Amino acid sequence: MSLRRRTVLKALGAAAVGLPAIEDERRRAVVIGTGFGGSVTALRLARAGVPTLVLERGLRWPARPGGNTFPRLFAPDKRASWLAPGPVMTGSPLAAWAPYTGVLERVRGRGMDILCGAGVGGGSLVYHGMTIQPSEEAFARSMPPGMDWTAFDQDFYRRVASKLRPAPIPRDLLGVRQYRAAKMFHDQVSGKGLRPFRVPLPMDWDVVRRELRGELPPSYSTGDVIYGANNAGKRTLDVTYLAEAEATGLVHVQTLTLVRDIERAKDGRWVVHVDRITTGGRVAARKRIVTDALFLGAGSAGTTRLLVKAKAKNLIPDLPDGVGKHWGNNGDRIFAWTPPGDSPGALQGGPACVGVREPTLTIIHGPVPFPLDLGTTSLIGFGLVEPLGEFRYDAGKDDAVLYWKQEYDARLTTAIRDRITGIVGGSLLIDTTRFDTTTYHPLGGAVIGAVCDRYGRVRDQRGLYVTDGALIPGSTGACNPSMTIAALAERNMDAILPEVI
Ligand code: FAE
Repeated sequence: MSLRRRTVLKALGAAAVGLPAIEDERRRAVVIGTGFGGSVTALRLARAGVPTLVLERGLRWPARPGGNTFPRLFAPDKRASWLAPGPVMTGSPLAAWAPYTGVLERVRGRGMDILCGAGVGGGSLVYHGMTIQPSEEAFARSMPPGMDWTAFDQDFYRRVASKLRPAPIPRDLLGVRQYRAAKMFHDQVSGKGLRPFRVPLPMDWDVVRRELRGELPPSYSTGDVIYGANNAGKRTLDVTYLAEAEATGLVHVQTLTLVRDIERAKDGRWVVHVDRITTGGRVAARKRIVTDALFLGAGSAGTTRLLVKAKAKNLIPDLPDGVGKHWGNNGDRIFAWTPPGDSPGALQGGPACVGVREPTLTIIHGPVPFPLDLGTTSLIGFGLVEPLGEFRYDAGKDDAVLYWKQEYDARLTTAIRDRITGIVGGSLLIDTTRFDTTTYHPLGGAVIGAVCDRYGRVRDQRGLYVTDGALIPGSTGACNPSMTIAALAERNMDAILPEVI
């Protein structure tokens, strides 16, 4: 590929006001973000022979057995947070540090905050790894019109599964002390005559066995995975899709590259305005990258913010009115569960590995890695939520801010609570999301139908594509979203590739 580099600007003018000079660069295809959508897209472009630049704001986090790649929940350090002066995860002890390009971002909104991954691999770095395909009914009720369930079921979900190779916890591990909390929920469900299921996780369970034998320091077996899981063993995107894409030699992932704005040039090409940043967040260089094909994979919050800004500042004229709208929290709700009598114990083994499913509701046990035995664990419910949230531009911040009201999912919360009570009746249940209104599962903001066509092409904007959770209006079928986001990206790239090659 011919890479035309011209260092222009205004070098003099920029130097005069103390800003780094802006460089211009020309690329055939650019993907923003290395999460599920971005990674699938990068691999598909590579396989089609398209040289691709992938822009990622965060760092690489290479995990290895016995390594200390990620910080611990109860001993957090600067690696825990994306450019924040302390922990952003509720439950972490108070601490302070100089901001660093850590693994977890808290996007503060009005009425709801979003937690999302930052780094090569996106959300897969910090996720538990629950890799779940929704039921046909929940899929039909939550996904945009025009999605062919049979094709997802027979083809797209299978493609994702073939890469991530999800596997449930081996039955014998459910019998060990560390997995007592999961086993308690399992037995509670069975005791009600329901069928518990073991959650598919992209895990090498031998790593857990090695932890249990004392050959590796504990990470999974104490449920301490929320800032990333040490010891490797989780098939994150950096070691699956992205590793394969980079091995072709056609995909280059550029880290510490924060996209500030996207713009349509007069000739119809796409201009990506980026800051090359230091690990402390200082802008070291500015660049404009010009491309014919721009794929937005910065996640629901990242992609939506870029599009809302572009619309508000008229950087991209004629963006659809639906930009920023139809956002939801995947209908998830976290309850603290304190069973009467028996205690689930301290340092509960993970990742989350046992649940129960109904056509439009999933409940999964979430291990709590507290070092003390508080007699408590957690249950996460997923239902179908109305996508009533919206990102709006705030000129003062030059950013888009999420607006959400508790009443949007109040009825669903009651339904989830009632169902959990039906299963664990007599226990103390506390709706923790009510006090800590956050979601790990942002979805929507540039959805199919309102902003994009059926395959993620932004309407009337040739060469601009959305490829991540922003495409999906609020829910991925009453279960965790990563599997569906990746499957949708696989499907969309089938349609888009012929016009990019
Ligand atoms: P995502 O994976 O968030 O990737 C976006 C990427 O874009 C990231 O790498 C960002 O660093 C990068 N980025 C963002 N803004 C910019 C910018 N301006 N410039 C350059 N780069 C940028 O998007 N889901 C499950 O299915 N199962 C689970 O067990 C699960 N557990 C979770 C646990 C936690 C603590 C969290 C936070 C999330 C969890 N999720 C889980 C949600 C899952 O991570 C999420 O749905 C997907 O990662 C979303 O995929 P996207 O491709 O949309």
